[in-house]
Amino acid sequence: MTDVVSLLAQIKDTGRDPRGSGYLRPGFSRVERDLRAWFVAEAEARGLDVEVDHNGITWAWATPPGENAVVTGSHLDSVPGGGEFDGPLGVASALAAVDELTESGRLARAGRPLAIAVFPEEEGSRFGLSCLGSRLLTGAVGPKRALAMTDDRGDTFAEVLTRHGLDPERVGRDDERLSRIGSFLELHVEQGVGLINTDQPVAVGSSILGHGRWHVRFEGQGNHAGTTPMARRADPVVAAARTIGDIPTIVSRFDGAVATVGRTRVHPGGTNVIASAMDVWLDIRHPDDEVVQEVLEEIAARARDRASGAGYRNQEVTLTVDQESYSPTTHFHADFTRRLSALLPEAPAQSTGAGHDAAILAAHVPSAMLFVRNPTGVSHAAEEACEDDDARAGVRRLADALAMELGV
Ligand code: HGY
Ligand code: MN
Ligand code: MN
Ligand code: MN
Repeated sequence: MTDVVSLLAQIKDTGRDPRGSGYLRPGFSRVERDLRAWFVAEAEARGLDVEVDHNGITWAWATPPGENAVVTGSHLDSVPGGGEFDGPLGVASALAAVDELTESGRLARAGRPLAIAVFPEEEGSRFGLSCLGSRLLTGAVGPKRALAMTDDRGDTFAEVLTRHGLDPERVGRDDERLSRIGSFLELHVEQGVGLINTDQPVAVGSSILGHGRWHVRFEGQGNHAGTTPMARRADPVVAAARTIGDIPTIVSRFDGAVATVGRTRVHPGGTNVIASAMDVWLDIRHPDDEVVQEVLEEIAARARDRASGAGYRNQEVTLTVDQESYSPTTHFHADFTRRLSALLPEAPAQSTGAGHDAAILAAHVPSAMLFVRNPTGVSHAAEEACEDDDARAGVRRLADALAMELGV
């Protein structure tokens, strides 16, 4: 069958970001649907049995479906301006690993069922909640909250689901499908410099930093840019910008912490309009969940100070902080990870600051990850990379790991 490099080449031109470099593949978009259709076609060409569940997760069974299945997979959506491999490498590698298991005769002897799962909206780039598919499957987010989430155009998740032929009434925790997963293994491109200075193409995932997202809204008084003296303004952009400027100093006091503002929105957004509000989305990560909270509290306190300093007369910029999601620090399944390390003794153990569906599933089923070397160490950007030989090495190790789990 087709090797992993050729598989990825088939989707290389799907969903390029028209605004610049990289890809724009939002969850439940036309592009993600096209990518899903590509996956389904590839799965069916291999004789896999495909189903899309109520939460929009695509399953492809390499054996008859059943209990205690070994499941592998990843996602096909991207962040804005995302790289080629974050998500698709795991999906294409899963298809290629099934080929290896078939061609080597191991699949025919498998003692457990095997499936590939493709999760929708892993990045949360459209509705704000990362790992949406796996959170729905496991009940980590309830249908009520999920269905009411809106994208930038104001469309609710319920409306978007309907457009994709899915029934909003049926969205939510799916114990039947969840209980079929005996173990989950996600292969993913490495998203940092972890493997660059090693001669190893693959690492075994150990843990994921605790991470969360917060929506911070600064509200002031919209006004005319020409007629309002500087001393008479309640400008939320000034308060937000000062706060953002303080973040690196605040974070530097917490060893190992990272915090990012990668998305903002100014309302109503006119060059000659003093804004009435500014939205800032804050991402904070640290191995210790309590430290994440401490960093958040310090940034929020600074934002309150900055907001009160941006006002005029008695009128202040006001502040609201809402948590959009939180994913606690996750250690992958100890036994599963040990088995992987025994199978791949050269592979280093690698912790990551990136979130994954495997971390959501880890709260329910034994889960583990493999990371494939990224020679640039850059991710969530067009410069993300993976050498062909490393991708092929990843597939061989994934196939061997699946075979180990399948008992062959
Ligand atoms: O790590 C993230 O931001 C996402 O879950 N991939
Ligand atoms: Mn990502
Ligand atoms: Mn990813
Ligand atoms: Mn005018």
